Amino acid sequence: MFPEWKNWRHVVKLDPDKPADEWLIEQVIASGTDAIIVGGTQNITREKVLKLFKLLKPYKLPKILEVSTIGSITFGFDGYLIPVVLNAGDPKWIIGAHKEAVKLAGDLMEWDEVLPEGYIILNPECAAFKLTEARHPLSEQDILAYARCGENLFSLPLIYLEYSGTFGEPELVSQIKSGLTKAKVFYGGGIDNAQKAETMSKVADTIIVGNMIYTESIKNLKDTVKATR
Ligand code: 1GP
Repeated sequence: MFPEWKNWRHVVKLDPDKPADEWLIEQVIASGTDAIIVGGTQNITREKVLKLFKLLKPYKLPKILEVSTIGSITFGFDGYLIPVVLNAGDPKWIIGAHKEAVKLAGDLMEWDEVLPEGYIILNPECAAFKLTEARHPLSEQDILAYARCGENLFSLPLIYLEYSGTFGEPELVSQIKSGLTKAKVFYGGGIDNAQKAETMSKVADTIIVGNMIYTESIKNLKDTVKATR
């Protein structure tokens, strides 16, 4: 079963393409975060995913793999997040890559370990934006319409507003959240201190922190968790 996720307030996303050691993982665990997502866009290989998995294995915290390429699917995680990029310009990222993965691994998959997520990528500078040829610029009405399509047409349980690498607009996140009825809102991008964590956790259900783990801002990690409580 995919772990109980609806009450997660703070999640750390670890990028397999970035250096990680026991010390780093200990910092993440000690922060009190609710779960760990392993995921990234560039240069993701099974070896790198496995290396992170081994470092995480001793800990009880939910360990989730966000699947970005077929080649990196690794069994043993507590759950699998599957991004559906709602504003992708290349339809491969809405359904094509998924179909190929299921063609290969469909018979082996435990579907109750899988949770789909409706991504809306909003930072034109980030790698995922370029890869998926995401549509841009989008008005607030466009973004809300994508989110509502994800929620109501595709029955996606969560909408992920992805600003990876830059801090987004809390007002916009708030508008999207209030325009949805069932789907949870995940926010990720540019959080590196308690104040930003607090701002976004007031308007989103769950905040995701990524890059700060790999910078000296890691010293603020515990405070970003506290800010969501
Ligand atoms: C990336 O949303 C996450 O997928 C977190 O973004 O790396 O900017 O914290 P940052």
